[in-house]
Amino acid sequence: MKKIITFGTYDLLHVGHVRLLERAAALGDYLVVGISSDQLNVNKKGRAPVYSTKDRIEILQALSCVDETFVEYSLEDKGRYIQEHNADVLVMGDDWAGKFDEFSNICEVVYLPRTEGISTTHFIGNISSGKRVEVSGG
Ligand code: C2G
Repeated sequence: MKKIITFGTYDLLHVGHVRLLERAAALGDYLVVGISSDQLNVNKKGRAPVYSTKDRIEILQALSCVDETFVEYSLEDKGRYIQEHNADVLVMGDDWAGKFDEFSNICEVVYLPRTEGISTTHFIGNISSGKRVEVSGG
């Protein structure tokens, strides 16, 4: 069984997230997702996620392409998470291109293109101004 692991906050789940997860899942047989804790997101992005860690886990777990989730507490522990989950492939969006190459000694590392035109940060702005979000393709 080929195990895929990926990481992210997945706050205000949108099609960019879903497409990334579906493409990651398609690279193997089992997809594990490390979901950033609220505090890790504060460290990464300088703000707390809109949805709590618990809610983001429940939402991700409801997706048919996601087999398992766990909480990612620290970016520094990525190697340990990969090994604990026996992952064969680490998949990340290409906004992280090159950042996780050090793990190529324990698993394959793949960066997938991001979906253009949508991000949680833009989304928050759009919601407060009542503007629709339309993403092409897919
Ligand atoms: N993503 C995407 N297209 C978008 C937005 C996001 O493909 N328009 C991808 C990102 O590249 C990432 C995943 O969806 O692989 C989750 O995105 P975020 O929740 O923004 O995750 P991030 O904060 O990048 O966390 O350990 C590293 C991380 O915790 C990554």
